[in-house]
Amino acid sequence: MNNKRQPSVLVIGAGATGILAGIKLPEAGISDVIIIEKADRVGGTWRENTYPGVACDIPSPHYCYSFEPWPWSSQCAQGGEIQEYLEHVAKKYNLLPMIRFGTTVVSTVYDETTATWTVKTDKGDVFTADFVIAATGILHKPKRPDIPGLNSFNGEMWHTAEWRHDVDLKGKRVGVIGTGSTSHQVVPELVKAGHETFVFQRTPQWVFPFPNLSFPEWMRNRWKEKPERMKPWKSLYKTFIEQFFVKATTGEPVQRTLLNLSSKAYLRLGVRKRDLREKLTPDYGVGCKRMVVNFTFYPAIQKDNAHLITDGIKGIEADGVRLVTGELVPLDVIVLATGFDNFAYMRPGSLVGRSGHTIDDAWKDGTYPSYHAVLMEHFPNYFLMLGPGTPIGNNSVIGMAEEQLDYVLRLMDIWRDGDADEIEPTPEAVSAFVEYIKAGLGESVWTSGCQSWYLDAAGVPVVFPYTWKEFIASMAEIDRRELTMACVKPCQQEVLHAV
Ligand code: N01
Repeated sequence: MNNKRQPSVLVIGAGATGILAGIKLPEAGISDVIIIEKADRVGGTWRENTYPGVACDIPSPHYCYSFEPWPWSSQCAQGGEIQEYLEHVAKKYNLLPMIRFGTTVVSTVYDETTATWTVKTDKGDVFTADFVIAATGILHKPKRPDIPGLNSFNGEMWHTAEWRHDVDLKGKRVGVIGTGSTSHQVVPELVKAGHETFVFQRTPQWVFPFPNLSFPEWMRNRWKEKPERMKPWKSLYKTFIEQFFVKATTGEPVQRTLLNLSSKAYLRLGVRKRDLREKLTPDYGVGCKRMVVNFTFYPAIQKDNAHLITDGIKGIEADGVRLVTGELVPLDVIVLATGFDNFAYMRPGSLVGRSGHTIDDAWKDGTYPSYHAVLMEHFPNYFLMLGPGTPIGNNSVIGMAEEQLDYVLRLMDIWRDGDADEIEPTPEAVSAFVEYIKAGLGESVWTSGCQSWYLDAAGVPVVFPYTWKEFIASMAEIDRRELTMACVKPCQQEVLHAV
């Protein structure tokens, strides 16, 4: 008989990491689980982002749950197929009854007298939970640029994450502001559709050439027959990413040289006109910003209906974009490919922990301290998925979330075994983790001089700067000396023995 205590767990978000929590918590014997989801479907990023060309730039056999392979149609699946996959998994594991759709968490407040969280929603629901898991994702809050006159544009304007499928772009002059990973996916589709496309580039990006090969039908049929046949493919791509990308960015000279060579050679060979090539050449190290993984942008930007504009934007006016040179670029539509508020996580909902500490107090001055990217000081029993310090970057966030959730379940076991009601990192442990991250940055490419959403306000990257193996090893053991563990209700053994 399972004599562990039964916690109530509230999960915020039913994207890839929330779905994972919804599967793994019951498998670990935790049955009191509620997932709050703001939309009316699961899927997170892959539900929200429907822009033309939306696709994963991580190989799909690796960008899926280890326990749930899928016969992917191409090496890097389109967003729609990933959404279908996530909906399939949610149904297969019977998660839908535990999800409150169309509900947004507005506040999460800790009560230290009962060691519970009170979670309020925009529907007026009030939930009490022993644990909260913020499975909100990192980049979910679209960022609008602070360009003067943004609201004075007379045409249609939208962010890539809020694509307006109701607007017919035929015959329209379309401006795209930004040249990150999203822009590299959407611009080729706009150009291919024949629209006059004006791309406003503030900073060029290094591109790693990776053609999106389709998997043949016979191969997919074999995977459908026996999903375990996918395993070697998953291992192949996982190894490639870990041994190449991760090592190149964290400091291995051979991999870094290869990454450098491949991106520079691709730019040299992929863009024929010298002046265009010069405009597309970054002045910072390869890999400093998150690598764009793409094979369609360079061909597209060389087409006659594509126009790369590198003069700065002075402002937006009723008829288009005014450049610092004084020239007006007339436009009918402006697409903001300007990224997301980095590290929004549970915000804009409010989070209030022990002694009235808010998340804005904890993450002040644009810094994001955490403990193993999962816990935060002053927020007992509150777990982040993909929190600051996760090895985000060119790797599978689903794989990372699996490792983190395993760690979270082991932390919950402290509570379930009756050893504590509150689990919180000590201030020293948080500082040590932050220092551990900083110590690894000297070797990484992220400090080689660029602006990116990885960086905090002090220019310190908030990513795990070591290898995948070290990421897993860092969470292998729970060091109780680094945790403040307290009992506020009778969490001691007698409760267990009474069961
Ligand atoms: O956003 P970004 P993104 N004036 O922040 C520019 C993930 N992703 O949506 O570089 C002019 O990278 C800004 O310029 P600069 C992935 O993790 C994953 O493209 O700051 N320009 C930049 O060019 C990715 O890293 C997949 O100078 C302005 C662009 O807007 C993350 O999402 C696919 C500006 C923003 O680039 C974000 O990518 C796609 C201004 N005022 C994306 N403000 C997968 O397949 C901003 N910019 C997994």
